[in-house]
Amino acid sequence: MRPIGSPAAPDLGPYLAALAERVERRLGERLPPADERPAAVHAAMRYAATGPGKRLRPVLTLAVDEMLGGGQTAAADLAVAVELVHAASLVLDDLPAMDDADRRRGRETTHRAFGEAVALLAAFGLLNRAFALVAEAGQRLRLSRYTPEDLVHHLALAIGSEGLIGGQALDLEAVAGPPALERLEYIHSHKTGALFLAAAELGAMAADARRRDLEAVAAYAKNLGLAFQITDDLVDVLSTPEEAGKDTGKDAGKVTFVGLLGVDGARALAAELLDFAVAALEPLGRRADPLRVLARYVLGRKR
Ligand code: GRG
Repeated sequence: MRPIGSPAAPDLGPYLAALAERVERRLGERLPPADERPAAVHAAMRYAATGPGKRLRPVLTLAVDEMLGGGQTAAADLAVAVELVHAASLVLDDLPAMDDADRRRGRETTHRAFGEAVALLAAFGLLNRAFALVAEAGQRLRLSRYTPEDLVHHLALAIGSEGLIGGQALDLEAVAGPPALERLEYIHSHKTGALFLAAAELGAMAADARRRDLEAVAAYAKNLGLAFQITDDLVDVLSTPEEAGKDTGKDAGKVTFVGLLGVDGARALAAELLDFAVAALEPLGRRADPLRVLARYVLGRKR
């Protein structure tokens, strides 16, 4: 049960909200108990992963899985794994060496609450737990087109130095001269887009998707992920910390889509990308409606 006034629980409509609830329950079950040794690390892992986030990436995994006729229980563990990777990335991103943030999800960042050393160990604990879950789920899923190794390999590539880590690395680099849109797109399609893409593709793989369905879902998720980051830049300048549930104004001095295109230009680009995302769903017909709802939510979000 979420505390009243929690910054999470986005307005996703009843179907996606039910998927978010499923993720929530499974998250709690798939993490080590907070009092099991090493208790500080396990408590920090739970704090980071079960805090009131929106759960959009694991919801995407489950929505894609169900849309393509999956529905095996192990798919929920893939969704949890995606959320654990996301939580680990937030812990690391908030550290003093990176964004140096004090607040996340309406409360203290993990290193503020537990100290930097424990926060680092918790992030690595979450990442390793995620890979263990993907490997276990891969063995339980009955699939003909994908092996457990395919799932693990897929996630590893998505979040490595040519994916999530690559985007973050370039984001941290100071570059002289005028910012280039191409560079910004690289940063965000990797730093944020890669995990949205992996979330959707893991959902499709859990449903044993045919190649053309996987490709449609991937095209949707790539555009959704980049649009999500643009709306994150908008949240940083337009929302209060209370609305956002985290520090805002953190992008001042950084190259962002809002800095480059202005608020209206960034919003127009996000809308255009979301149109592309929705267009990619055309071959999937009405069963892709939940993904259309998710795209609409991203455009209007305040946090
Ligand atoms: C964990 C492999 C690994 C690498 C870490 C630090 C780092 C490398 C990457 C940072 C990636 C990052 C934090 C990108 C920002 C993505 C983003 C827009 C986060 C906010 O997502 P929301 O709004 O957050 O979905 P909630 O709290 O709702 O889950």
